[in-house]
Amino acid sequence: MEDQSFQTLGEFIIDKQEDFMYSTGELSRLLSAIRLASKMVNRQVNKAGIANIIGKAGNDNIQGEAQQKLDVLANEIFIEALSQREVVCGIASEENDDFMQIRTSHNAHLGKYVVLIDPLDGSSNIDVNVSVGTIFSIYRRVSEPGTPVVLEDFLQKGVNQVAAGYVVYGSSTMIVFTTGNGVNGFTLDPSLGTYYLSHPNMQFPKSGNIYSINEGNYAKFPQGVKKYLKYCQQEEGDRPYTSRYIGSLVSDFHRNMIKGGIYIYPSTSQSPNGKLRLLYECNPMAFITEQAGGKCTDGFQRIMEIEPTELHQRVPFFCGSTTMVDKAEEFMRELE
Ligand code: AHM
Ligand code: MG
Repeated sequence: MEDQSFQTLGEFIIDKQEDFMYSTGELSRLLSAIRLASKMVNRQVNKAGIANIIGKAGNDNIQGEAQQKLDVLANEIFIEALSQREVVCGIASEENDDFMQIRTSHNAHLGKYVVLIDPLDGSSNIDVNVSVGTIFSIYRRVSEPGTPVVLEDFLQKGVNQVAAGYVVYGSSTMIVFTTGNGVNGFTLDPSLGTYYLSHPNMQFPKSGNIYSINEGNYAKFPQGVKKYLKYCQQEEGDRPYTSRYIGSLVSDFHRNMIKGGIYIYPSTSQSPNGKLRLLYECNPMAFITEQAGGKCTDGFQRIMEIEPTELHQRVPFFCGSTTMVDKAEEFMRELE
């Protein structure tokens, strides 16, 4: 018999419940909803080529990007799953202009958590069979329980996150998450439909030799980023580094966390705040990064300490192995 972990995600969630003081099992129910929704999305992603669900849905989202059919489907699946367990009072999604109220039965607003989600990140990669992902971030509401959720419940700093994670629909499907006690990864056994603990206590190597950035935008990068890229390419010591860019944040991040590397989506002359969204892309990745011993900043400041001002806010993003992010920041400061 092969070596196989027998700890399932379901068991892990129950075992860890007592890590939370006064835990009532609500966060466990929420994580279970995400687990279920991810399996349903996985099923759709896997059959995308034969099920007439490839391609554009015909609408643009709030960011003016064409929504793919699977974007819409994944959004519906996650919202439906999260709404049913009576623990969530509000959801904000990349695919919806505004946040949504989630009422528990009896029309109440009793859920204690809000969820911010990018249901299918990197979805422009679906048509060509490249890995895509889901990213999620969970907070306790700050407004009075029992009342409708308000924008302030969602505009919280990353340091307030209760849990965060991602699913990568790749050559195998994995869910990786943190509740503030390290990072654990679970791989889906598709024949059983069960996630098993495959990557306990994931750690970013302190340094690495991979840099991931869309170099096509080079001319529009800040001077600090240009100089850092030249540094990565220089022949000296363990350099030049290897360049790897999938264009699917979850996959680029996942590889870098395992092998050691840096991911950068900087500001550009056209987009001074970069491309990635603070609340449902950068903050959850930052929480995982820090829990795995890595570093995540906007080039100057810790991502998780940025005070959010709007739901779909964008922010420059430097993320990965600590010594690599430190070095990139050095160039940013020097050439500010
Ligand atoms: P999306 O949320 O619209 O899918 O965009 C986010 C994606 C990330 O997954 C990826 O890292 C980045 O956009 C790639 O952008 P670019 O094509 O500009 O390099
Ligand atoms: Mg996205």
